[in-house]
Amino acid sequence: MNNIPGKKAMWLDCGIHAREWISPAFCLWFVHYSLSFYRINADITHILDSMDVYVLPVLNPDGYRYTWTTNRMWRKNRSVSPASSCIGVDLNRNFDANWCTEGASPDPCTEIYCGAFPESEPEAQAVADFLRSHKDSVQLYLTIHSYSQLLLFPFSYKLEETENHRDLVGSAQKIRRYYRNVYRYGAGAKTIYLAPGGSDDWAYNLGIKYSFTFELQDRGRYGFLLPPSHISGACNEALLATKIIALKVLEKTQAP
Ligand code: ING
Ligand code: ZN
Repeated sequence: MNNIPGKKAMWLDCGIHAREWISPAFCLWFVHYSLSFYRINADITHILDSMDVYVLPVLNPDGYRYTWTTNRMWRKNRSVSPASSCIGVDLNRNFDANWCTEGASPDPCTEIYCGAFPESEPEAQAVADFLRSHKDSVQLYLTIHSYSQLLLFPFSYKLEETENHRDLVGSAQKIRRYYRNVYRYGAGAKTIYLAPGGSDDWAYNLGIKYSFTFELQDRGRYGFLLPPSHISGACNEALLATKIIALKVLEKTQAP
């Protein structure tokens, strides 16, 4: 439902990294579920009645296409740089959050190339522009990656905790209670590695205090090459997590 003043919103993006195929699959899974179970499942009904839900199913379409045609393990986008014959920017290093410091690289030939300047890439700029112009309504930012089975939140660009760290930990723990599989959780930098320029940190600093990166299945057996038989399990798990976190955000941001 649109045009209700003061209505909340959530953002969901998938496919920022080309080879993480379970991610775009999840965005479609989520949309299909939303359209199929509105008025049937109480949770999704409440979410859709209370929030606008923005879904970007393939943030990195050029890279994604390239993984279908040429190189299944491509990660970055496909932009050409004038300074190098190497192609592609890591879109999850291109956001303006301690951009291109330790954990990213200024070398276009690496997998974690940060780009020529923050938001140099049209994909990152489009997302940042949209969120900047909707930051009064968007209360939840979710971005989907694979693999490792992790529930990550800011910060990834520094080792400090956010001011709402306990709250973010609580959300991750709540999700984990509903899961059969093991998912580790925590602030990105402390849980995996320092990584500046990521979209969740940037969204958090913009003011979206509930900001998460989900790393979906698996834990490394198949890695990026998750077999089709695992799609439903991985997506249903992430769907559950998305509903739990959206409901929590609605609860927390209710006017007193
Ligand atoms: N992992 C993420 C990456 O871009 C990450 C981890 C999360 C970094 C949040 C920065 C912010 O490296 C994968 N698998 O891409
Ligand atoms: Zn990724």
